[in-house]
Amino acid sequence: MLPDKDCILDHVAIAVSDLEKSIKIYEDLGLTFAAEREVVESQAVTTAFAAIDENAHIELLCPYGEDGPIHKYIAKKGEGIHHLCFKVPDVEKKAKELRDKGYVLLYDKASMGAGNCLVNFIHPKSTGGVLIEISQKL
Ligand code: CMX
Repeated sequence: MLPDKDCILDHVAIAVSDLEKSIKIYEDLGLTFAAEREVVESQAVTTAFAAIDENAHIELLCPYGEDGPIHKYIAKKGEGIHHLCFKVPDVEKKAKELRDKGYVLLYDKASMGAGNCLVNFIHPKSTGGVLIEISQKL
């Protein structure tokens, strides 16, 4: 049992250039992807999710077009681990707590992410280089 249910790992997101090719890698490992592919238009990505256990998932993020943060990330750094996402009960409350502690949040107000979640991000410049998403399931 987890000691602190206020913050649990929801997913590890990986930026990929070829969604089906990357799905095969993780399926070869033994994971099973949901058949659904969700497009998040605000980020110009197609996503695919596979459960790792009862809480955590792998999220593959595949950009389309030349816009959006994931396209920019792959162009600059190549494919690879893009962010960690932690599930919280109240994303606005957690964002305020983090701002009060001096962290830089990407959005003033949480926005809709994949999987019917309200999300915000802690900028990697204030976390030692790791992009961290906080997410509230609606
Ligand atoms: N991890 C670590 N560092 C990162 C990074 C990442 N994923 N993405 C960018 N950076 C670094 C850049 O390399 C850059 O570093 P330097 O200044 O040393 O060159 C710095 O952070 C700034 O990055 P930028 O792209 O130039 O500019 P922004 O400040 O505008 O970027 C950022 C903000 C990183 C939060 C944004 O680009 C981003 O990734 N947003 C979240 C996108 C996302 O994951 N959406 C999820 C969609 C699917 C879903 O809903 O689940």
